[in-house]
Amino acid sequence: MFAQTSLALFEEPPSPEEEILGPGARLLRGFAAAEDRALLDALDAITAVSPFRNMETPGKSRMTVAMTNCGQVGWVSDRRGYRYEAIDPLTGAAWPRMPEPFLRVATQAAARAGFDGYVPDTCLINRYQIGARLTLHQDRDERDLVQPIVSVSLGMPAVFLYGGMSRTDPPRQVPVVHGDVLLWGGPDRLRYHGVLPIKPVRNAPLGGLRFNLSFRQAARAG
Ligand code: MD3
Ligand code: FE
Repeated sequence: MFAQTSLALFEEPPSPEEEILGPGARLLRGFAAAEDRALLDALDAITAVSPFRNMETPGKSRMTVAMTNCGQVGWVSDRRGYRYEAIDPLTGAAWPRMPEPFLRVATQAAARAGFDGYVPDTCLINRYQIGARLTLHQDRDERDLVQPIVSVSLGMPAVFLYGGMSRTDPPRQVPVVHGDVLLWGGPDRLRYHGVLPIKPVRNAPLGGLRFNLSFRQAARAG
């Protein structure tokens, strides 16, 4: 199935902005840059309803990255573990709907990378302050583990850790900036990955914050 969709990769010649990280992993540099205003406005509307919060982990520590979600379900973590839930535990109400600009950017990026017919049902939204980080982990709480995760970076630059299938495989460091889109699907879907602590820079964008939108197909298999 992936082999079939990936044929589209070779139909359009790769542009210099596109980097192949693995058989199912792509970096589309600047792909979302022209849509940044629409994405950030939609983000404000989401967080007015379901605000960013620093979730607890089963290990009882609090994540340095603040999170919220939109879509049919949302990723939550607490002392009981990680899972997707249809109700935001903070508000007791459904998560905000997936806004049109989010869906548009995610599906266009997926199509560009050869994943046609991609319809994410949730977007996990991460907010990083200076020093915030994500340690190496796998994303395996989703129902569908073949469809890609599409990740849109906004604001502060960051260094992605692109690891292997085992936690101890040394990760490759991939710098990402405002507007970059990363995709991971097919055979690369279960790689270990993370984000190094955000470093201060001169002329920091978005007041020194980094946002990451990660689109997933979590509620149902594709
Ligand atoms: C590589 N967030 O929230 S998704 C996360 O920048 C998370 O905040 C990243 O990892 C961030 O879980 C962006 C990056 C990602 C997702 C899935 C992957 C990278 C991946 C699967 C395989 C390999
Ligand atoms: Fe992840």
